[in-house]
Amino acid sequence: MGDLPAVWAQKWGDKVAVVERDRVFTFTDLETEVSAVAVQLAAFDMKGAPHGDRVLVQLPNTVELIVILLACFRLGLVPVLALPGHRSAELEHLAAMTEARAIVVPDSFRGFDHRGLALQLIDQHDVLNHLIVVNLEQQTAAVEGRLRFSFPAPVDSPRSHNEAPSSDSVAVLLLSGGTTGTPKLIPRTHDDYIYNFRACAEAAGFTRDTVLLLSIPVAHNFGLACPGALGVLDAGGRVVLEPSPDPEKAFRAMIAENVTDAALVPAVLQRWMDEMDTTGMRPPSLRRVQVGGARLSDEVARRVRPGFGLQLQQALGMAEGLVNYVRPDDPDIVGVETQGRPVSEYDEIRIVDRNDVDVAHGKVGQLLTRGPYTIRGYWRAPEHNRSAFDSQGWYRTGDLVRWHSTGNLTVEGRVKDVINRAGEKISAEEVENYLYALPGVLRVAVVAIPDITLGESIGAVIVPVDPSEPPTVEWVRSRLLAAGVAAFKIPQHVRSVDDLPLTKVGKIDKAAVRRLFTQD
Ligand code: J2J
Repeated sequence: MGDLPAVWAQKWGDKVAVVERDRVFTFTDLETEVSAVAVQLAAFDMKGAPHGDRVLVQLPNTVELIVILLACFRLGLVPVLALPGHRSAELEHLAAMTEARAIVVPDSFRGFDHRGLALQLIDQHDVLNHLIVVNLEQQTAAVEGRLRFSFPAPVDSPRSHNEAPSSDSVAVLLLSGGTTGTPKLIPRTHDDYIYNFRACAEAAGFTRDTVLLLSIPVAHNFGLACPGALGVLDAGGRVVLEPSPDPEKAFRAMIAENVTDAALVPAVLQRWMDEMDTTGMRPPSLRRVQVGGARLSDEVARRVRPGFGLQLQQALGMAEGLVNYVRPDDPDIVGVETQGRPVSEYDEIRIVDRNDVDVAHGKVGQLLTRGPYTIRGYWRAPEHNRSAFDSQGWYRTGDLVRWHSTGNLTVEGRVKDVINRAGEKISAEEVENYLYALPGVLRVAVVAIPDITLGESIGAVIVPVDPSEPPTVEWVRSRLLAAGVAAFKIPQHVRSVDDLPLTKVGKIDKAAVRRLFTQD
């Protein structure tokens, strides 16, 4: 993947590659910047290929994010993709687990002092030594070249990274939206990831004329490689980065840049459709929206095509691998009722019941998958891997699906214990662990609650130690924020009860917990 910017520059040269507000980079610029940043990175005492050191990257959608990733790929350093919303709880875990040597953050973003937190992490973790800051706020700080990086002076003698990473080595560690108490990491290799974004770009019909607006995070698999930023660049097209999903801002960016395609989560599509309905206008160049990450309701899906001449392309993907896409030439009804079919002819799919027995065709069951770009294990998680994969290497997705009569897949639900909040996956167990650490909390259960705007929101039922002091939403919020938990993982609904409802075998009855919220 590290060679790609040079290949692209040769093929596409002065064609525009990336636009971020008023900053425009051609493919030649991109290669120049990647080379320059790779030289800077190579000056630190970090190991590149074949077993690269980890670099914790926490950046919003910026040119710098794309450049630092490509520079890491070139040297065989392995970026670990954190989200801008993550705070000390998540970053400490990631730093410890990956033994990252460097961290890349904005100085500050949306009012949060990322540099301050990064310095704290460096203090706490012996192997974490290098801080690279992207100056988003302090425009006057030292800015090298056209990018807003501040690299520290190298402390050790410069090292050279002559060896290029092998194609089967780990290129990037993605965060899983899994079910465990602590997030797991997904190792994607250079060759599997290239295969992934090329197969997705083909399925999505990307060409050199594609101008893709990314309002989803580039730090997510969907925004990065399905087809995302890497897929559109590789096709010779253009990426437009717009950090705000706000319809007004996004529409302005789309009109200014003649955007043809946009990648979105259902919650944002709904806002865009509302805006189009009320204003009666639509960015004229926009011809296709790729929507995935959470189940799009058939009702919203139906609104897309007829009124606006827009094509809807649903995607069911996962950072672990398998991506399904509705194809551009699929009939309308397939675009509305299904979430697509695998992008590779080598993807294998099984739909099974509770006992791992294949269900009858058309019946609902859990989706198991295996294929050329689907992982066979999480990073350094042998115990969890024993349950997440079966003995033949099939990945248990936790998604309930069925074959649609047209040969595509339709998502019917899930068996995994996660909350899907506007496409962001949150493990119920992880939030429960944060709550258990608070004083006065005896027992707790966290569930997904249907939400009109987010799809799902987070509900927590707490048994307090002292029933005369029931915890409130505000108390939980301030305590969890103080504990350094990302704001998007904080419950919006809190109930206190004397006891948690249990099933016959003595487990917490999550369905009954959910009913405590949905009854009223
Ligand atoms: C219902 N659930 C969906 C959909 C994902 C493309 C698109 C999305 C992701 C992604 C991705 C869904 N309807 N259309 O990586 O390349 C839920 C499923 C799935 C989980 C994976 C891509 N599309 N989901 O969302 O790793 O439950 O990847 O297992 O974040 O999102 O989440 P994630």
